[in-house]
Amino acid sequence: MQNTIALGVPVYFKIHTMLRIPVYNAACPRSKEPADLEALLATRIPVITVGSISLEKQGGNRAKAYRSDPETGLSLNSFGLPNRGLAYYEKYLPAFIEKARIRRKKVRASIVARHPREFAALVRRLRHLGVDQIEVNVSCPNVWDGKIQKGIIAFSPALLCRVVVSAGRAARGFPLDYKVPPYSDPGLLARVATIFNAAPGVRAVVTANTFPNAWSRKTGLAGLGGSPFRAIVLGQVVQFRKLLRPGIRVVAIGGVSSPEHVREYRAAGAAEVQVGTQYFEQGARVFARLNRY
Ligand code: RRO
Repeated sequence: MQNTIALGVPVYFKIHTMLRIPVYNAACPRSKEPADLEALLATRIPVITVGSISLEKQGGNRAKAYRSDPETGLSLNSFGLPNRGLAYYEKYLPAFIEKARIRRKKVRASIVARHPREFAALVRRLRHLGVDQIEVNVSCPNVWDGKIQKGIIAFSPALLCRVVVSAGRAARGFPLDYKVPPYSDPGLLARVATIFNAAPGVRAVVTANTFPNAWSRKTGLAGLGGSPFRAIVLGQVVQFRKLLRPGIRVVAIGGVSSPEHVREYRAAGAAEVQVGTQYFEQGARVFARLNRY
């Protein structure tokens, strides 16, 4: 540490790697039901994610939605956005937010939609409910219209721009987070970073949603996450941290199953870490272990 200061090399970086950063649940089917959310109130996580929430209730793809491999830590999902819809959460959230406040926790709503105007409506209505943070999910890989699979919003810079502008206007200064897919093209990642850098109200970029269209017999085409995904997300974190303006935080999600993984993400530049697969599989108790980093 002394050498670091004496040499004048990134003292900020050294301090950053010593600080505790928030670790909390990712949006997933276990972040939507009251029983699961109440269980999170009893943990020590500082933020509780609720969602992803869409305008209308969605049944999802119950029959064959999830597969995991305990040996490799791989997960595949084709959940299909199951959630109770915004009207339900408008009734449920005010009391839940009160309970979270008493426990000094923030409530974070994750929202998912197809069109810029739908994102704007979700932002407007959730902001009025008093949530602390809003995560705009522009990266769901499992959207189908009958047999036609829909594209992923944040792979299209033009469409992403429209969502950022619409959601940003509806937010009226309330800072927004954006959850993006993994980018294998560094040029596209850089364009996406430029879009966020130019938008005034972006608090954080959440990287990454699951890798689209992996496949297993059980799930069909499905988003891939879990341990094998971690090295890819570390690369995304490093690239986004380099390209985003300093005021935008990088939130990492992908394959966290031990405190060491939190430290790795923090060293790569993440300011927060979310837990998806391990939380989905083990529930709230996973955080007792993961918070020892
Ligand atoms: O519900 C899902 O199928 C789903 C969503 Br909304 C998402 O953002 N990411 C994912 O892997 N699955």
